[in-house]
Amino acid sequence: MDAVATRAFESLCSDGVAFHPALLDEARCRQLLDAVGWARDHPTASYRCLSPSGEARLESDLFRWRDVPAIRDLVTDEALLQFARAYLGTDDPVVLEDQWFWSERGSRTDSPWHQDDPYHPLDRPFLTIWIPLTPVPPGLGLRGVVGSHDGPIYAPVEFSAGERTLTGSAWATTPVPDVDAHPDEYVVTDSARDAGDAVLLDSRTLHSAGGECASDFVRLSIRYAHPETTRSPRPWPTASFWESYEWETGERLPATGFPRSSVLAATAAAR
Ligand SMILES: O=C(O)CCC(=O)C(=O)O
Repeated sequence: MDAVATRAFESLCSDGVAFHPALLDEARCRQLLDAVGWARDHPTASYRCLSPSGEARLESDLFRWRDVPAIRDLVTDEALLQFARAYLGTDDPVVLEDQWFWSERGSRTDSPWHQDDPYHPLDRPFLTIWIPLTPVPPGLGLRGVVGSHDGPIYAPVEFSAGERTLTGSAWATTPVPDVDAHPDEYVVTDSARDAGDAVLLDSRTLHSAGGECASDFVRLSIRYAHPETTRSPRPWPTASFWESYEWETGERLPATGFPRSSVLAATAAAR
């Protein structure tokens, strides 16, 4: 790791959230923006419009490493994997998920305060790397609560005003606190400004992003897990896509849906 990456890694370890400037260059961001534009025109079953009907849209879709080469190249890029290896303590992280978010100009829908952890029935935390592909509208970048990865796990929040992203019915945990209403209680980071900047997040860190956008605002989240991660049921709803996997408590992540990064990198190299 170079000095900038080392600083970011140290912040990630101590604070649960860290900023890395210019992780991707402009050309790469343009290429990925085109790729997400293509993915947006070719949605999968995981696609959701998260904003209320009739309003300028916030849209999202998942797992596009499967059919979008530029996204597959990104999830196996050393610039990202160096953090996943070091933070998760493994030579070969699993690619858990990629997710794009596209706020149209005029969209007012934000991604509310939440942790990534409770959406997934997994026995250990994972890492998210969030990267804007367009300039970040002021104040709308990913904001994270310093140190919240060491605190409680809160209930997942349904992001979608339309078709749900969560499946399940029991709710057995504390709601997410209103971070914005209590500025004295929370130290909040908000650093990403430019396309290609990155925010690194422990999956237990409280964070939010988005809001009222004066221009299109496009970003990608890439999530990595330790290869020994196993299924651990949650007493609350989790992301709907988990329903499509038949795997038992205590079993490792199914390799068909969640490949090791070395396997994906080898298939990308063979293309
Ligand atoms: O960019 C966004 O709107 C939300 C990103 C986020 O919260 C996540 O990927 O976990």
